[in-house]
Amino acid sequence: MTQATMTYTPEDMAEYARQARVRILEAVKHAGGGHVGGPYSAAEMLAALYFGVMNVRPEEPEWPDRDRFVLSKGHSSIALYTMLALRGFFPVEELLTFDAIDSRLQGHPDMTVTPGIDMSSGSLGLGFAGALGIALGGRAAGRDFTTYVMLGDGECNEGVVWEGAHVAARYKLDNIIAIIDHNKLQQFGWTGSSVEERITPYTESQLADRWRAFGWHTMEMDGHNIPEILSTLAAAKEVSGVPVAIVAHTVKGKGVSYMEGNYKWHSKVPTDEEFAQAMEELGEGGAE
Ligand SMILES: Cc1ncc(C[n+]2csc(CCOP(=O)(O)OP(=O)(O)O)c2C)c(N)n1
Repeated sequence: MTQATMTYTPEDMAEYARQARVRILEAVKHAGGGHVGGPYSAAEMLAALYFGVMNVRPEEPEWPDRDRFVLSKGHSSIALYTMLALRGFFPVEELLTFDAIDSRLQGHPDMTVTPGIDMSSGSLGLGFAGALGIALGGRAAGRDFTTYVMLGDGECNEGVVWEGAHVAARYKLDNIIAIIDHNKLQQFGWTGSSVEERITPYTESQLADRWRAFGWHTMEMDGHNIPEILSTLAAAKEVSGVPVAIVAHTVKGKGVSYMEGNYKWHSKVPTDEEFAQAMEELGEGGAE
């Protein structure tokens, strides 16, 4: 089966998101480093993309007509690796090589070594620019694929994001769908205008308004609700003549009580006790 569409149910996708959270924490603990909060906020969206939306061939990762995915918030790489492994691009066991020297699964995605990675990323903002290039190139080549790109809300601090947003609207690039993982946290604190604000000026509504102001058709969704993710992405695909931005409302660290909404879990290795509790909360009975 080469098309993800219709093969998996929303319940299957929720289960893959759960399994992804387990594998992510195993890999980070094993590596002794890595990001957790951002990968966890993206889990359902990645499961919906890879098991319900994108037209990909795990056995032929370079298939020219595949839909493309760019994880512009490249520090969440372990979430993407996990979903690619679950989808069959490479063995699930390889996830435990995460961040090891000579591994194909480095801290930030490398398109030159890892099957299924369409764009290298990690320097915030640059993956988005690459995604725009892929979409422009696809249109110039007369190909019918869609490019999906996921950005962080903190990443939207980067000027290149807004230069790119302007260019995409200027070229009426309607074969790209940007998903902004709006978990309201970045590396050190809230992205909004609370007292804990560090950098970004966005309130909840300002982020969507800003994409709208740049000429993008803008939608919002609950980024943990799989039926809503599927219906929003389906509606996004129907839009023509303008690029689409979807602001996904999410929770950083979603799925583990002590991580949810706590920016300290942006990048952190769990202790044995924390790991056991997370596994239990994720339905794995506390065993490593
Ligand atoms: C250009 C650049 N500056 C700084 C960093 C370091 N950095 C990695 S993740 C991060 C915070 C990103 O926050 P957000 O985009 O909201 O991601 P999420 O909360 O989804 O993890 C920062 C500043 C980077 N990778 N690239």
